[in-house]
Amino acid sequence: MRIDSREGADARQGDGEEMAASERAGARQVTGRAGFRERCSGARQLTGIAKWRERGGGAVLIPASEGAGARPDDWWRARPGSIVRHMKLHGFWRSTATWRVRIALAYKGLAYEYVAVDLLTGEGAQHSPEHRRRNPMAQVPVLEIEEGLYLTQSIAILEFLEERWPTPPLLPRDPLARARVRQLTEVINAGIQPLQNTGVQRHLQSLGVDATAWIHRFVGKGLAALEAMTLPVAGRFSVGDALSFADLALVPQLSFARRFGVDLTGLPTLLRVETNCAELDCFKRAHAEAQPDAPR
Ligand SMILES: N[C@@H](CCC(=O)N[C@@H](CS)C(=O)NCC(=O)O)C(=O)O
Repeated sequence: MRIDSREGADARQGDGEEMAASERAGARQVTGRAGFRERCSGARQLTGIAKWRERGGGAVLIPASEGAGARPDDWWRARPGSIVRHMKLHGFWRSTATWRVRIALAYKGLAYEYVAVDLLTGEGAQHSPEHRRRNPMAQVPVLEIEEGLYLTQSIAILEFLEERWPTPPLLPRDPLARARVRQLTEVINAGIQPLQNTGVQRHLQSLGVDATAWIHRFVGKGLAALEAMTLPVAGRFSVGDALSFADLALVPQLSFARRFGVDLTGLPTLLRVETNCAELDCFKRAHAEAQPDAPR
């Protein structure tokens, strides 16, 4: 099977055996822009993770984005032994770390299969033996580069995508600007997100701690620091006028903060950058609400 990254091209070509195998595995194949539009418009009447599971779960092919420069095919041409010729992203619709990776994939024009991991129902599918084999941290995202070859940690995934498919870029060329991007990204990745994730919230609740108050304190404090650090370096985006990892981390983080009612009024720079990002197609495609496992 080959995924074609050309806009408007039929995103799926392949021999019947592979197709049958992926269908046996419960994969629902959506091809080209028509399929994407159909999912985004809600025309399929998806009602979230329950329906998703009812349908047998499985993977959805996300076609490459319009006008993007990267071509995923080269990787697999260099690896003739590979069985799967496109990447799979194991993730969850509103997971902020998954969301970062989705934006990068969309921006770079890389087609991939999206495999939903339901973090919320029961214990959460992230704790299943199957998922722990992919990621012993029992978290998403996991990028399956080829069958059984797993990469975890969203920032490591972004670095991999950037190095493997550098065009269009998500890091500036100037060393100091690159470091600034990584600095802002790590404020979120290391300084905010680990304090808010699902496992932490569940544990706080089990200890009788008010998880929402906890989130207000740590997310509020982190975002205030991020505003102060972004203000002197921001242009249209977090660092100057070029999109970067910092923006990919910021947008999902602000969405999380809003969901928990964190006060965002003192963050004009971050909100301005968020508005500028929202205009880009890659952010529209990667938005939590546009994902196949999101509630409709
Ligand atoms: N540093 C990791 C964080 C991953 C992470 O915390 N993922 C969350 C969703 S955003 C998760 O899987 N949570 C499940 C849990 O905590 O049980 C990354 O950037 O990939």
